[in-house]
Amino acid sequence: QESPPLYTKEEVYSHRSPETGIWVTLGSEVFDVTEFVGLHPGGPSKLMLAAGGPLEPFWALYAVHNQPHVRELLAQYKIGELNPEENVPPTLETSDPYADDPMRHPALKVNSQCPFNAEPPPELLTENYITPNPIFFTRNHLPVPNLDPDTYRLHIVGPPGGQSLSLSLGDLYKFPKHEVTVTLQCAGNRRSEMTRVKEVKGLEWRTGAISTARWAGARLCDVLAQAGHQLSETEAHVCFEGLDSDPTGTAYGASIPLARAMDPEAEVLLAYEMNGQPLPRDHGFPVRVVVPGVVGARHVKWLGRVSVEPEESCSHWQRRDYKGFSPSVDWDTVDFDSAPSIQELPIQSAITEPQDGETIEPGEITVKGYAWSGGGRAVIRVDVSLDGGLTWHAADLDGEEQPPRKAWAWRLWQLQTSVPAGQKELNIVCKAVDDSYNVQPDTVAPIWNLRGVLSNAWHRVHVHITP
Ligand code: HEM
Ligand code: MTE
Ligand code: MO
Repeated sequence: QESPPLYTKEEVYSHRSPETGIWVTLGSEVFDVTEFVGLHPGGPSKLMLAAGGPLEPFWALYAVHNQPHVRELLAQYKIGELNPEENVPPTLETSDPYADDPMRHPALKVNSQCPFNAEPPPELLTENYITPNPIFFTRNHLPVPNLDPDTYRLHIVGPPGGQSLSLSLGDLYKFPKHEVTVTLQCAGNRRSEMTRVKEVKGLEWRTGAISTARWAGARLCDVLAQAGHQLSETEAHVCFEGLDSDPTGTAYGASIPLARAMDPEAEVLLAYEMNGQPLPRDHGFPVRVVVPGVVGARHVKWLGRVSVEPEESCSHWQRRDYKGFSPSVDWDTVDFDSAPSIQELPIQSAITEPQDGETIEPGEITVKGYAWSGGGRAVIRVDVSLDGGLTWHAADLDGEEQPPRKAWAWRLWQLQTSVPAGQKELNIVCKAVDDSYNVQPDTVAPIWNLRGVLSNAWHRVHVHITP
């Protein structure tokens, strides 16, 4: 019997377009699935996410593939094996502060490798109400610390009259365990649309700097109560410090108003679980802050220190970043002290399907997306237009109805409709309304700001229709 042809990972990776052919691997086996892409029951675009690489990370997200008939189907496309000699052991380059960062899911669209910043592609983002941990968007400012759960301590710095606490993970588990589903959004989500109006400083996030998880942990108010905290006139902020730091030893930090921290209904967590698992390293292992309804920047990961202070955190990210300004303010005139730090975020929505520039079939069409508002304000409606905003349809809202003032998680939505006959293109637009009747602005230019934050104009997608 002849031995199968051997291929390197690099050769497999060079086959990821219709022109070159589309190859994937499972275990050590190599498959040419070019002919199958158009037949895939889950759609061509999903299969293409795995083109040129391993199927395992994707099939881990979709258990539907754990069936004999799927394996048999795949077996028909086998063309060879991965070269076993190629497996060089990874070397840890110790001078690189990012060398110890964790492995990431290959579906993530990387905006910056070091520090790691990445978002899930739109076709995966709204597949599930709860975002699977491996594709939850990641926003790191610094290398990921590698913390030992056995020696980890969280320092709660006592107020005058109170006591300081040094809590182990075990100590934290002793507080009542509180669970809450919360959507986290970066202030820079959809920044790339602002860049198109005029250059801004920041990572080019598309629509994916937002994700939803079920978080569990101790409530911050319970922990502060144990520290014997008594409200005083001068203490107004709770400051958080991460255990990630730059070469000068400066740690990531942020703060929230004390009133939010102490309000049990605000459900601020010191979270140690994400979707039933210990926090992944990228998302703050072993403990992070979760502040429902508030901008991602305050959800401090790898939490090392909590203190109650008369002033906001002195961190760069509290005082010199994550603030909004008028479109006419530029880097020569900006006065960061003149604007408040972003806390609650405005109403937001985006289309995840179809995608901008796509060509679709005439007939029935499904438009999908997400909508969310800050501060616990519920999304009450999503309007979708196929003609650039002349006429509107109300989309169906999926996902959980949430208690008033505590709508911490997004709603996914969809609209099933038909494309008017003879139509050559569609200008699809979405806009959401929250329960304070806040709406999204129709264009980007009037909300443009030098840092490209708070980008929440109507989301627009242009698609072609096959004649
Ligand atoms: C469904 C095969 C890659 C996502 C299916 C089914 C088959 C299949 C046979 C139908 C299973 C059933 O209903 O019993 C394959 C093969 C792949 C591949 C051979 C690679 C060569 C992927 C990838 C993704 C994906 C990379 C995601 C990123 C899905 C989804 C469904 C599905 C979401 C469910 C569709 C539905 O019924 O709603 N796939 N798949 N597949 N696949 Fe794949
Ligand atoms: N916490 C620490 N310690 N370091 C960070 O870089 N980034 C913040 C916040 N918490 C950050 C952090 C920002 S700006 C965002 S948007 C969220 O974490 C992102 O959380 P995620 O990576 O779990 O999605
Ligand atoms: Mo962020």
